[in-house]
Amino acid sequence: MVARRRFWRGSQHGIRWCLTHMAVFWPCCFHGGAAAVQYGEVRSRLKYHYFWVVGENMKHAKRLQSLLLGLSLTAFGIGRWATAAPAASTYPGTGGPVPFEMNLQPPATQIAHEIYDLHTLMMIICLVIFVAVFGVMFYSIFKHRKSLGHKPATFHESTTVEIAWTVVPFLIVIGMALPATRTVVGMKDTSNADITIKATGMQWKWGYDYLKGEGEGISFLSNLATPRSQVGAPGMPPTEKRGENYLIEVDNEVVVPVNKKIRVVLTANDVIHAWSVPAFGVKQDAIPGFVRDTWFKADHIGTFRGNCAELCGKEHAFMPIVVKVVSADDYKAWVDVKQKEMAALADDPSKVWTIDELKVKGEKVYAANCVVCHQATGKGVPGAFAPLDGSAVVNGPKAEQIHVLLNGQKSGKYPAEMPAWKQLSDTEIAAVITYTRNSWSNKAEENIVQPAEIVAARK
Ligand code: HEC
Ligand SMILES: [Cu+2]
Repeated sequence: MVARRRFWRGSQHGIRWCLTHMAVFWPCCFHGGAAAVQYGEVRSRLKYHYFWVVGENMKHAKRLQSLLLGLSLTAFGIGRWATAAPAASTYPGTGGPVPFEMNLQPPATQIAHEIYDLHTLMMIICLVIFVAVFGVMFYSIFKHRKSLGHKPATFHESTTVEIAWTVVPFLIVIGMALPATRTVVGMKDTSNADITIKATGMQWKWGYDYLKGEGEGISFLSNLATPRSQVGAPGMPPTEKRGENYLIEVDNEVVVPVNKKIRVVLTANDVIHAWSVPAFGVKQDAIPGFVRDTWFKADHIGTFRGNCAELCGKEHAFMPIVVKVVSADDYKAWVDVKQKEMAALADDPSKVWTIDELKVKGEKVYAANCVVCHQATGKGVPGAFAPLDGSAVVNGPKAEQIHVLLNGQKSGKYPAEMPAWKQLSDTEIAAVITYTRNSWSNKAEENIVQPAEIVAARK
């Protein structure tokens, strides 16, 4: 009876211990604090991705490493985390995940830096509390064990202890929330962006539209570039060796200039997706019918990789995000090329043009594509490139010239051949043909070709 009561008292004592320890410890279990929660989420969501890329064992290695990182930082002096590391001149990472990476990806933006430092700070706080609580606990258990003759204390309420275990965790939480709040507020501040890009999540690709700033009007789709032969299927091993950027490579990358604030406006077409690039510390859900935004300002030139981070269906692992950060000049050049591509695509092939409109446009197309061989005079180069001035093809039925432009020509009369021009738009081909039929001494009977005829001839 006495023994049982003593046991009961003892275990009550133990429960107290547990409660105390939990009260102090629980806020630290949420070691992310308010801000790092976001980043912690990035990591946990990326687990799915790691499953494909690196394998499940990653998780454990990562945890262990975080612990070791905390330990070593504590050993080196806690003061270090307080000062955010200055941005390195060269980016120390690959811009994406690497096998057996033990920590968060090296940060490439100010926000990512702050998240990184917060994460480290929270880990250290956790570790200190962990060591202190368990230290006192095990010390007490061993030093005051029953076999040494110790009896459990019999006090019931203790106001001092109750106040202490309320106030201390509260102060710890406040201490963590303060720095975290600053970062969260910074994350949400999408004002004064240099460039605004809309990203649309779709099953299972991303669409990008440059809405504002340099590059306005550019839009494209970004698809997974990894071939299916590297992926395999359930019960079917891949037939090709997996590449370095397996499942984190795309055909059309988002290109942005370095050191410019990029606002990303997000929405989705079908289900919820999430746009996440860990090195930027960016992750935002893309929700159908809603518009959300986030931002980043990359400190480094390089290619940064992320994933859709919201389970969005069977190909969720197959819609990566690749952001290429380039210099201002390279960005300008890219915008130039893209805008030309866009302009070519913008031509409506069903539009009916006047002969003069076609001639004006055709002259430009001729100058850009044909002059090198056929010369501005249309006389070509004797023995090398056929003359168009006076050519039977150019002055004859138009169907034949359309055929030459779409398929090329190799008669054997010239050492070189006429390349096919089917990569030009329908309007460009129609215009250049019309131009050649009405230029120099040419006065073709069929003197005008409309884009719709090229559309028909392509089939
Ligand atoms: C790389 C040099 C080159 C370029 C660039 C080139 N051509 Fe040609 N083109 C040729 C050669 C060579 C021939 C003669 C091929 C043959 O008959 O074997 C030819 C033939 C032609 C012919 C048929 C002429 C005839 O009488 O047989 C037409 C029409 C023509 N080119 C139009 C164009 C147009 C329009 C462009 C610009 C969009 C263009 N070519 C660009 C090399 C070129
Ligand atoms: Cu998705």
